[in-house]
Amino acid sequence: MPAVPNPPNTPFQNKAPQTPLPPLNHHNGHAAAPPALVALANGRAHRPSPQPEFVQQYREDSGALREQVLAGLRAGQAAISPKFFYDVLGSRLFEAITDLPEYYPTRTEAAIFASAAPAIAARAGSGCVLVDLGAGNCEKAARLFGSLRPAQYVALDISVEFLRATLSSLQQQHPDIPMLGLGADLCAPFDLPANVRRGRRLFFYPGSSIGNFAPVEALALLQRMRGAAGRGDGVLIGVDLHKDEATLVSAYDDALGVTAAFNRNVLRNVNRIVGTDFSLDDWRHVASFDRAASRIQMHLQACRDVRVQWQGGAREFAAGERIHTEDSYKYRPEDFTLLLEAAGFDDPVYWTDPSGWFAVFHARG
Ligand code: AVJ
Repeated sequence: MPAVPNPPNTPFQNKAPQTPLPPLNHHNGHAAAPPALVALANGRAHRPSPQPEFVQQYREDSGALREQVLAGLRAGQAAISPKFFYDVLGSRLFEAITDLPEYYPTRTEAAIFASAAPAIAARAGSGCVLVDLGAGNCEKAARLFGSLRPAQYVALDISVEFLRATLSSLQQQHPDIPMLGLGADLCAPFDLPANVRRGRRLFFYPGSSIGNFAPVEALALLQRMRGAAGRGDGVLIGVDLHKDEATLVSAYDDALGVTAAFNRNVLRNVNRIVGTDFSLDDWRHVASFDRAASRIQMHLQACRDVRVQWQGGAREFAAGERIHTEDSYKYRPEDFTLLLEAAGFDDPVYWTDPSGWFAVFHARG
């Protein structure tokens, strides 16, 4: 396994808290001063602290999710969609993955954003409505606030609940940027509510999340973005690039076994959602590179003959049989450029790192 050089890392930094003046309303025997006076005396205007807005759009109900998982488990080639990775523990395991030395995409993309920020701002224009389609912990977008100066920050996640805490604390750090948390499904047609401001929009889809879609599905997603974008709007998308197999495979099969834990955790989540009785020690993590399709594939492989049961059904797996859990497509820059053009975007450009491992694309609507 070749050594994996680390591109410069730019850790997310919370704004340093300002040293507070001693409060004037400590217990000194006098009645406490009214908050507005205290704020004034402490050198702050008394404004209520701004709060983000939250909107939850249509969400698949638990019955539909259960049926989806069961259909995947009954299929000849059994499969579980990668969206089931991200329960609370799964999201934490993914964050841990992004710190692994083998998992280069997150820090490589961060280095590109850091060095290309002025160029990105010059093309995308400052003062846009920043629509973050892969919000997660909102870190990546927050690092661009300084150069993009967005007129509004809209963070999308499948569940608005995942956004509440993060967006509320981000709002405290950036009181002048109006923020909206939007619970919405990227796989459904884009239907941005009226709370999303008019004006130039920048659709931001970082982290190579687009790699989970097969190229035809990625094209459909880009077309939906294009449909939601008007003249002057743009997209900013992080894309993992094709590279040598050893580097790719080790990024998805790390020495510490965090990716293995992330993959196997999907079975705990499925047990919870569907009431299956998967036993985690029956399954091992497998990551492989499918060169013909230019994708990393993740599977769970049965270590022995296994019978999995649920209310109303069961499935037998022979030792060695696999459940497909994820595809992660790796593009060549020219191919992703073609995809953007096929979706109807104009004037695509990209920035990359010195090794050409990752790319950030910008294109116009
Ligand atoms: C979140 C889809 C970008 O494909 O690299 C990381 C997920 N899976 N390690 C990726 C993932 C295993 C990740 N994406």
